[in-house]
Amino acid sequence: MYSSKISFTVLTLFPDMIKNCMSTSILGRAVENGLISCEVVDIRDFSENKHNRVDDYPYGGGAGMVMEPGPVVSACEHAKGLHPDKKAKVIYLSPIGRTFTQEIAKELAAEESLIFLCGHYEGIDERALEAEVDEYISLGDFVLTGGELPALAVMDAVSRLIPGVLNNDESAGEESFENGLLEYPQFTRPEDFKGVKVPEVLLSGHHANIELWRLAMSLLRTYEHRPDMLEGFKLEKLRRRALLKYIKDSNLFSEDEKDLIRKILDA
Ligand code: 4FL
Repeated sequence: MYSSKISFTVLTLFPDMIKNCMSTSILGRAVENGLISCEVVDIRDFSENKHNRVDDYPYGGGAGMVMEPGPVVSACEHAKGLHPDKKAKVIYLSPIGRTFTQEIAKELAAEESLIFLCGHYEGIDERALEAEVDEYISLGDFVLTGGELPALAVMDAVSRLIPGVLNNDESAGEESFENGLLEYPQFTRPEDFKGVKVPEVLLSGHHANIELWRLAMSLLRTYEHRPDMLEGFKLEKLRRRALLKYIKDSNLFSEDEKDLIRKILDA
């Protein structure tokens, strides 16, 4: 299962970006509590020239600069030395990687240590990547100015799975993707906000009905926003029966919504 603590090392040209995020809010508290640690290695400290330069023009021409292999490899080897077990995976954040998912977050949360390599400019000399990187991860099909924000996103998703990082009020598991559906809508006080009322079932204290309403809302939202997630979706027989009975008598759904739910459940 998930590691009881995890140690991250981030190799970057912009240490402040990482330090700021990792010392803020829930992640900051987790660092203070010793559940996660985050070492930041400034790749510039491994520059091989007196101007602290770490990039150069691309062979073959073209726009932008490429990060030199020397400083990246030295920084990686230094980072590996910081992890006593010496088997920390090196992850490079790049659009060429496999797209990050909750499944990958779970996989990574089983590791004791991870090293994130953040590229800048037009990227890193291929020979350094070849020598040091174990895994390529992408956040999606878009280009950023560097790998720091994706590294932080991955560390955030992994950290919240480590036991104790979230408290009961923040707990992991109920939200989107954990049951293969998108999250149901949430409400808090006031009961009436500018004339828009909280759905009455949520005030009823009837926990079975609340659960069924939430399930119905999750199904409708998933159908609307992420129909691909419903591919192969199946509800356990008893829950399916209970849900169909619940929506039949409910006045919280339009006839169209009821038909849609029936259609989703038959598919
Ligand atoms: C990394 C974009 C991962 C999306 C520029 C440097 C990137 C990225 N996922 N863009 N790294």
